[in-house]
Amino acid sequence: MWPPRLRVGPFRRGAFTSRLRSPRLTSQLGLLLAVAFGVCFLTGLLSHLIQHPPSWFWWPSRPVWLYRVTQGLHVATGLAAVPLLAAKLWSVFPKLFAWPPFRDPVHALERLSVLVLASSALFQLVTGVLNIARWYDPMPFGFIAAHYWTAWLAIGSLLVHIAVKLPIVRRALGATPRPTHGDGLSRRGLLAAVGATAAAVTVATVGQTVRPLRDLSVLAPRRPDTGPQGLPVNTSAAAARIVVPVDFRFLLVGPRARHALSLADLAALPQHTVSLPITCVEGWSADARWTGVRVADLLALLGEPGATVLVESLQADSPYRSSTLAPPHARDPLTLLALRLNGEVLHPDHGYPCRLIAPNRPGVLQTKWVSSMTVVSP
Ligand SMILES: Nc1nc2c(c(=O)[nH]1)N[C@H]1C(S)=C(S)[C@@H](COP(=O)(O)O)O[C@H]1N2
Ligand SMILES: [Mo]
Repeated sequence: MWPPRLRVGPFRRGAFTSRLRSPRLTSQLGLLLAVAFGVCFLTGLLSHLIQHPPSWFWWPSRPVWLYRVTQGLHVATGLAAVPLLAAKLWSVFPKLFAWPPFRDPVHALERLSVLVLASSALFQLVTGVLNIARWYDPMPFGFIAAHYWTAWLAIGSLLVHIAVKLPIVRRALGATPRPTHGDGLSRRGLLAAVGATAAAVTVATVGQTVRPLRDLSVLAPRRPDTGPQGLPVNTSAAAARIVVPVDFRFLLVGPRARHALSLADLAALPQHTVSLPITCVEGWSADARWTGVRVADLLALLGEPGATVLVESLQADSPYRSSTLAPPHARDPLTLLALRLNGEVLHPDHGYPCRLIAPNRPGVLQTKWVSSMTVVSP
């Protein structure tokens, strides 16, 4: 069925010579990769649920640092997986050129599932890195939907792959390792180098959320302490084309009451200062001191203490111009309509005249340039 004259180039016998490739190495790398992808998948799914909550989903406002940890893990495990996946693909690369390409329909199916796994895993890592770099030009598709649905493809094909390969992995890891003879790198040396690369990538990026490591954070596109008022900015006021009307009024709308509050009115309400991080889904986070009015106090003005509210922005068209504040966050005394940041009036890029800041909430839901809050369910 497969003409032998096609058996040329990488298809010929003995085309790949490295003595480091072995089922044991592939199994070890696969195990590390499965852990990284597993953590990355679960933390990513969590982040998705928080941002697009189905009716059964409930996300607490405490502990304040929880999302910072889960999203930090999501990005860190994704980045550490880059060298792991590269090494893993290298270790099985000759199989791409195995001859014959498949033996029977079952084998063809297995090869196809590996193709789905390898391409979806690569797609996830590449799009994730592009998103961290905020470089959307190479992605002519919606990043969020593509990254979310491909994650299911990757994890599904990973589970199938593990189930199919488990006997081989068991055998490879159970047997006494065959020493790699000859000069040059040993298998253990290769594993150590791959592990060291993954560790170096982590150390060089995790400082974007782990403060003590921020000076080592040479590969992260964001440092937690750069930007106006000591905080990074994702979208500036100019980029969002924000125009604050001179007679700005913050609208507070409930089913039974409605208030239009000037900045002076807001400043006359009881002010509170809280320390909370902004935790961007892209993996950076930064602590800051916010001062403003408790959202719980605003809801009390409306007589709706247990309400879910829609927070809207002066920004005209952006998927991030509004967010929904569910009761756990709306009620939390740490949740503010902030007017000040680190002791100063909010910088325009941080949301002047007022912005939302709530504990344990993705940065993308911390709406800036807030113009109104509307009760959607009392
Ligand atoms: N209206 C509006 N609010 C927004 C955004 C936006 O694009 N528009 N970006 C969000 C994102 S993705 C993050 S991480 C934080 C960043 O806040 P900062 O610029 O004050 O650091 O604001 C959020 N609030
Ligand atoms: Mo963000």
